[in-house]
Amino acid sequence: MFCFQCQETAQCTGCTRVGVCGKSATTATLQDLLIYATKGLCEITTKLRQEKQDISRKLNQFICENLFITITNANFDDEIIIKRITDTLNYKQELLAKLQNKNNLSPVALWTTNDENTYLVKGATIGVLATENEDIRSLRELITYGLKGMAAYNKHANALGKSNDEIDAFLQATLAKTIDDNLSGEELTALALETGAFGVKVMALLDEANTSRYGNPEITSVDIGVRNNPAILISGHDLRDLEVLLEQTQGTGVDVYTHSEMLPAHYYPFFKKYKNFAGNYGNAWWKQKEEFLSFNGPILLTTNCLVPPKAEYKDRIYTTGVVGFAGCKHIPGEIGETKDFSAIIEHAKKCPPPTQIETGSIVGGFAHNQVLALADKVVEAVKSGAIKKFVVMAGCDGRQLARNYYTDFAKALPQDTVILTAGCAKYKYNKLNLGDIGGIPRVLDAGQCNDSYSLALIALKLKEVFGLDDINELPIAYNIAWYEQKAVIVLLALLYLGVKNIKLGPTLPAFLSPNVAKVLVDNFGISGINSVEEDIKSLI
Ligand code: FSO
Ligand code: SF4
Repeated sequence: MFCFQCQETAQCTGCTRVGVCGKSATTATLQDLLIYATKGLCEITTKLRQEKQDISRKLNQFICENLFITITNANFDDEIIIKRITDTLNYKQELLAKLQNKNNLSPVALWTTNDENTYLVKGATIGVLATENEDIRSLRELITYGLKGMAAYNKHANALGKSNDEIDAFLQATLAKTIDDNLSGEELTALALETGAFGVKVMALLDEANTSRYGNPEITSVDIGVRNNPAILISGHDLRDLEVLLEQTQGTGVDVYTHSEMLPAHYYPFFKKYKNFAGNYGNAWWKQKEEFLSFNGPILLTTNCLVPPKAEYKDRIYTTGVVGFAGCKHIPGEIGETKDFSAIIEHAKKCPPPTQIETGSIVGGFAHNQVLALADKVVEAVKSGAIKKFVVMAGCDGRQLARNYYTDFAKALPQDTVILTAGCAKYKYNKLNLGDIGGIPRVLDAGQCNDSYSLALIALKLKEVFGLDDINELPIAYNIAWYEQKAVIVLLALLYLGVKNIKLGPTLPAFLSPNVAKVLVDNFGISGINSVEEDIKSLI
């Protein structure tokens, strides 16, 4: 195996025997093959589009799910991945028969087999390292990971009935370009930036999907203590799953708590009507080993980030959507179907209430609509000098000790600065009680990682209000933490919007070759983090 798609990759170079995430070499190889087969499928769908043939919505969704399944910590279940490879090959055969011009198809598009026993042998020959030129490999992987993030956000929008043919067509055409040996480094670099443009589009689509169904996030205080009822913990990013779970738990005596990236659900007006929607339990994804244990009740994982579960609570883990782990119960349901959560609800009834690990509350809900409603106050605070600088600290949290940098950085920021956050990175400083500036909290949480889109909208609005030509003239610094591939699409989106001098940590991606990293440094001023003191000095 060779995998270097996430920030925690071994020695910051690549996982080669087993993933730091717990992914086995077999699972990694099968995931490589799933991506390979999906790239071939996308070459065919792209050619069909050129022939003006229709690609079904179901197939677009299938492709996104294939990508989403291979995101870090989403799916560890070999049986599921093998079935997806087989389904992908079947789709390819079906579509090849429809394709009129079969000239110039790549070996990837044409590859097929009827023998699942050969998947591992084939998979071992087509992984990341099969691209020998390290710069081309770097760019191909940068684009592929960005597309994985895009696919995840697209899937969430699809689950709420929103889709955009242009996004699906771009995603598939671009994925196919990552197997095109005729593309130069310059062309792939341009493609990476174009991927960022579509990153903005997909986040806008998801924002519209979320807000049109659930309302605009608003300032909300979320309880972090516990009640005395049996309960279900829901983690991941899928708001539609949360909605269905809340509906089905009404009148059952079972409470529902959010974990990690599901916290921002509390900010949406829609979910406030559910009396059993009790609060947020715990912290970012990587703390789940302790927090799932003390929660006592069953846990529903709707997306990544699942850590291979400990035996003590494995029987309480339920997966759904793209998530999978052998031996954990999976709740089925395609997009458009209403899932049946009765098994997890019945399970919860037999469990003791959660053990309290924290008390109090945290405040969030500062997505674009809410912040723009406060625009006068914010602009006034900037003009008067009460707020000197905003620092965007969006992204992901993770288990590496080096990430304590973000807590220290937040604590060391001068009192006249405000943190704008989104994603699970927030857990490094959202319980620090950093105070407020004239009623504006010093940590403004917009929501999930995809709500980084809100932060970009806020920046664009401020640029307009202050009559500036360039987003980089605003008093906003960017100190972003990344972990998995959704952060890659967020980063590419920020670059597309023209944001310069982003600090990216806790380490730069291993998949950036020295030359590709140099392009990002020279053109965008991207840099890694240093000590807190040095970074406060350079950013503030
Ligand atoms: Fe965190 Fe995990 Fe949202 Fe990621 S929960 S690390 S960028 O999946 O997706 O922020
Ligand atoms: Fe390693 Fe990350 Fe890949 Fe897991 S996802 S195998 S930790 S690089």
